[in-house]
Amino acid sequence: MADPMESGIKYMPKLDKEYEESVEFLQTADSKKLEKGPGKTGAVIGAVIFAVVIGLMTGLLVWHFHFRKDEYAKRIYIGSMKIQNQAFDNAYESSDTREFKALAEQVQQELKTIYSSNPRLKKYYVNSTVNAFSEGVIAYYMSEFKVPVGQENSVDDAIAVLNQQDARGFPTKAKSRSSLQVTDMKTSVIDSRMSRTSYISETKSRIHTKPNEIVRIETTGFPAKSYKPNTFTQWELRGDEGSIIKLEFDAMYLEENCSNDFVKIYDSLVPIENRALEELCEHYSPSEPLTFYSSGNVMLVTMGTNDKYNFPGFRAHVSQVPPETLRKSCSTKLTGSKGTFSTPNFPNYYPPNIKCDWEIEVPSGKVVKVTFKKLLLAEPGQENGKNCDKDYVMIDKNKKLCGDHKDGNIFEISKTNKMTLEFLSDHSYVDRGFQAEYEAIDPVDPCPGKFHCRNGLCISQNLTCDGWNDCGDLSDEKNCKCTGDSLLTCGNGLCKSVFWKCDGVDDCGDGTDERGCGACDTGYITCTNKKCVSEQKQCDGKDDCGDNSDELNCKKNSEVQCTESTYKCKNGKCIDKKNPVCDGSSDCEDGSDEENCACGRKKLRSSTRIVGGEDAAQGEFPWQVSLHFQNYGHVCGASIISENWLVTAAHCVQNDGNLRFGEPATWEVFLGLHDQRKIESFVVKRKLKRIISNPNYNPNTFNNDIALMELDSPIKYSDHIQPICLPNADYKVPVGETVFITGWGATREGGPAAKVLQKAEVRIINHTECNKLMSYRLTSKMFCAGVLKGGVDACQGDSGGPLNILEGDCMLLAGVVSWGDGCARRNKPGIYTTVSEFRGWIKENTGV
Ligand SMILES: *[C@@H]1O[C@H](CO)[C@@H](O)[C@H](O)[C@H]1NC(C)=O
Ligand SMILES: *[C@@H]1O[C@H](CO)[C@@H](O)[C@H](O)[C@H]1NC(C)=O
Ligand SMILES: *[C@@H]1O[C@H](CO)[C@@H](O)[C@H](O)[C@H]1NC(C)=O
Ligand SMILES: *[C@@H]1O[C@H](CO)[C@@H](O)[C@H](O)[C@H]1NC(C)=O
Ligand SMILES: [Ca+2]
Ligand SMILES: [Ca+2]
Ligand SMILES: [Ca+2]
Repeated sequence: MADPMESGIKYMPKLDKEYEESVEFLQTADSKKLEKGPGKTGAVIGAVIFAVVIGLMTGLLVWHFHFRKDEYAKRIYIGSMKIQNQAFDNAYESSDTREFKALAEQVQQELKTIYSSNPRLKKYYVNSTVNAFSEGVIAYYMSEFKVPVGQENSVDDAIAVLNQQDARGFPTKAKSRSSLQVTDMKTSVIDSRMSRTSYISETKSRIHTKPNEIVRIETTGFPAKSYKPNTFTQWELRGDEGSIIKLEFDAMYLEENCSNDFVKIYDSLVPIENRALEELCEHYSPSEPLTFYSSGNVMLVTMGTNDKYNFPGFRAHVSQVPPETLRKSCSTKLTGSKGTFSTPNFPNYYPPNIKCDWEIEVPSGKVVKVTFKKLLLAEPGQENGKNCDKDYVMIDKNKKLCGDHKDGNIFEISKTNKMTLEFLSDHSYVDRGFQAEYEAIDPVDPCPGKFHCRNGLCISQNLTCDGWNDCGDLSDEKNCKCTGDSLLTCGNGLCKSVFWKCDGVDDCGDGTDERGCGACDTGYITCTNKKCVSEQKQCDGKDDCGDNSDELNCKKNSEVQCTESTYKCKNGKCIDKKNPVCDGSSDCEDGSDEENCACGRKKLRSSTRIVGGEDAAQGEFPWQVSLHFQNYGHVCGASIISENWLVTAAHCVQNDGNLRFGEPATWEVFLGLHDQRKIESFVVKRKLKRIISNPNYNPNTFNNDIALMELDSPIKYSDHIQPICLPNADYKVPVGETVFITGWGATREGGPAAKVLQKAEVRIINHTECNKLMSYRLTSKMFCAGVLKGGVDACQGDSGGPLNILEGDCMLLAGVVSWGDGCARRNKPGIYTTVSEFRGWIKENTGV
């Protein structure tokens, strides 16, 4: 079966011409005004102005008397309330029944009475419609008000006051007349995108799932056709009494901008803001966890679209499940000296309105340490992780945690051998939750055999005084004697890896690693404070020097005389900027520097919030290729540069005795691959037609370590397969820049490889300094980069794979993993082939 997502490109819409026309109209009006000067025409103008003024005044008066009332705006509020003295009747599920209508009438009466208790609300109230009832009995309604423009907020406030009164019910004088006992009233103004006047179709489907039944909901025509413009659709989902609703998305492909097209999910039957669970738009990877649960037996999915940019839409599966499914792991007693626990449904969304308690008890004499591997408890109102009032986890009834933490370094230690954790989610907005590990530790020696960081972390002893901040609070790097060639001593007593000497980044914190670096190399400017900063960073709007001297005297890329070092735009004019091509800012007058930039961009939204550690997200590096040799499996990496061509390292394709690495037929290449164990439907396998190893490749020195591979047939780009951009011939690899290398960690020599594509953050090392480190074995066609953090033994690079540099909005293939340690180990620099040195050669051989 073809993957529906693969054909995504064809949904790319074109902007229409409408707006250009209106702009032109304004321009002509303007220019006419300018042409007219004082003179003979003055009298004529005077008459015209007089006529216009009269006309305007008349218009104003007419408007004042006839249209003044239009200054009222319709304001729709959506709400729910609990009716205590009524039992649910199945007839209430359909709005056509007599029972429904009778109860609805009562609710409308009740609402009228409630609103009448406030003079402002009474004045502007129009009427209410009851949309639905659910078990409880809960009534869902919509109330319309006609509010003078400018008064909206005061009406919202009056409504909010009603929400506060709910707990005690509404002991209004109407109580005797009305037979309803109402509590839990929640009303709020409708999401303005749902009351757009541009909707040409508004539809609602009602679905009541049966036990063990899975119902599919999807946008019309999914996935073959894109969704319709200007529509508002609602799916009312119900389960039997006592059940909860499970909603599982397996495809979500909307336009990027949620203000235009959106899907919003509610823990209610009507779109009440304080029951909203999540809003979705954009394009999600199929592996993204997107399963939601309701708190009761109802849920609402809404979708609104506007006139432009229509995409395939979504598909989801709805079922009802017993609430116990989720509570199994919630609220348990945990014993023993080690274990794990997590929020319900992790790594998918936890349900709203749930409370879990974990009581941990470890052997007496020990204390409990809980480490949160990931903690994702963010929602509108508590994004910063500080005001944890909505969804949070509370430790020992006194410390609350919330917000986004995916680094796995959050932990808590108890004073006794017991710890309690309470997880609470409120009525609205849900997130992925957390996964935690607990262990029994010795309170006297919490880190047996290890170094105890000031912040409580335990790290290996030999990670102290090694120049790397392993604790996170630098406590492993304090009071050190820096020994060995690989460390430099900072003026403030810290030790730092010699990698970071003279790279323009102040690693010591007191600038000592950047002292004595002399004049800056070509391609670099000397800041007033003597730092060297890449020329490319000059006038880029960011203070890279630290004293802003790189941002002084900046002319906007003005036209200059064309020379060898300038860039020539399509219109023949030249600009003075090093790498203007595809850097996201339009430098040429005619914008030609940003044309054909369909490279170096990922297509899938990848929530790196969820992907942990050094794993790449699916679709994050869609140009990464896995090269499989005969029956050896993955041995080298490569990068896609066009529909037909890949770039890899020359040393990957040299024959080695019986192993014919240089033969195209011995290779199989996998494009779009993420996990070596899973060949998913979007993965494309190809054979090779040709391998062109750089003729100057020297196997002894690894100089010119670059090769090209031609595919046996062109590939079609998709969300998972995209080309990376190539740097210009004059591109200078920016020393001190933080970039990514990617791969499955295999070397040609074999060795353990990762299953899921890995990424590592590395920083470009000063060429002169690296050359010293590498006993002067570097040539001008190589450069070095060292890992910034990450696993001590992790191997995240691949021979032949890309060194990815973000330039503007696009990733650039600045280097090819060559030798040294492609595995990106600390204290071992990796050596990369400088791709810009081979730009001409690539063009000659591939036309790219
Ligand atoms: C509420 O008022 C509007 C406008 O006056 C009207 O169109 C609508 O039918 C009324 N709805 C009900 C339920 O009375
Ligand atoms: C999204 O669309 C709205 C209006 O349609 C616009 O005002 C807004 O700037 C857009 N946002 C982005 C990030 O493009
Ligand atoms: C730390 O020491 C242990 C044991 O001495 C050794 O196995 C390990 O490789 C060392 N790690 C590093 C980063 O040097
Ligand atoms: C690299 O280091 C040398 C000193 O070893 C220094 O002269 C040079 O300016 C540095 N280059 C950059 C780009 O910082
Ligand atoms: Ca919440
Ligand atoms: Ca350290
Ligand atoms: Ca430095």
